[in-house]
Amino acid sequence: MNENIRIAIAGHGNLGRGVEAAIGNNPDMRLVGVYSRRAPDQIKPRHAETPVYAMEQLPEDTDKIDVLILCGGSKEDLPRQGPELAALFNTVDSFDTHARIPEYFAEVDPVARANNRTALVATGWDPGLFSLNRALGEALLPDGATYTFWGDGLSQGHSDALRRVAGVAGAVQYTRPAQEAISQVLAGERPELTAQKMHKRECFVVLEDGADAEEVRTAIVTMPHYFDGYDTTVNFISAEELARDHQAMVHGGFVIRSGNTSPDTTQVMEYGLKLGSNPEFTASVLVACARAVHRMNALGQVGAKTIYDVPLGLLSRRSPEELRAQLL
Ligand code: API
Repeated sequence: MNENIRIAIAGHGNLGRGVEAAIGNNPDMRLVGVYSRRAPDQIKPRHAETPVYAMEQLPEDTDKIDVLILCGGSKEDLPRQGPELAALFNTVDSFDTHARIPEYFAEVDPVARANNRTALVATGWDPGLFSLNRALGEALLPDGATYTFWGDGLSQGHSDALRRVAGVAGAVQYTRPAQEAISQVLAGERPELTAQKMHKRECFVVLEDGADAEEVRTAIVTMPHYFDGYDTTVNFISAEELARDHQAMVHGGFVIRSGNTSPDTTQVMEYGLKLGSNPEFTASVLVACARAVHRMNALGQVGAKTIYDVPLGLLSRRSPEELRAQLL
């Protein structure tokens, strides 16, 4: 296909840097700019020739960008940026506070629709690829149960949430799945489990000078949507330990559907990811989704969308003919 899709990045943290890497693997795309809240001269793009701009420049550049990939955090950045920027651009984001996706969608949808923009919200691997597999498992095996296990790994969303707690100077969060539960489910059993029972949350936190450790701990373990209801441990460490021991951003997990097609026949569907870099993989999903968004917008499919609204073939660089001949 002869497309050359012009992509820009809003926010240059781990995810934004991952998007830069992902675009390099997709010859039908071109990175036309990195936009940041930090002063442009403080941003070091992966390729020195990539233009860097202040976020305030975005409204001037609507004609230069086909799809803007929003790389901010779900806790504070996206709820504000998502609706604002969907008025100006086709967007893709990885809003990942599951319980808040419906309200976020409702904020973005009318704005995108009124401006003939397509805004794909809450994509990545979870929400995203795992969401697809939960829906697929349930559709194919209606008599069954679905289990999502995350980890062992470093959750970007939970780490970002920790860093927003008053008194926290730096932090990471590891998600630890209950291994016995994984074996049980893979063996075709259907235990009653909740996400809170299936995972432990382990936090490593650097306090700001003068911060009260007990106050910080309480603010963390009671945080709704992130830690409330989980078995959460909070370890206080030094900035040096954080920099030395906690840089590997591995993650992954499984979506397992265990079901019966007849009373004596059990079927198990398993989808798994082992990720060497959580943000780089999420970024790869966002970039493939940007291709689909560009095409959906050209087809007049405007408004907020989720991964459930994206025809799978639109993610691929291949034409429908090639897909039928080579991958079907
Ligand atoms: C966890 C998952 C990880 C989802 C992946 C992604 C992230 O508890 O580890 O924030 O890293 N919710 N949304």
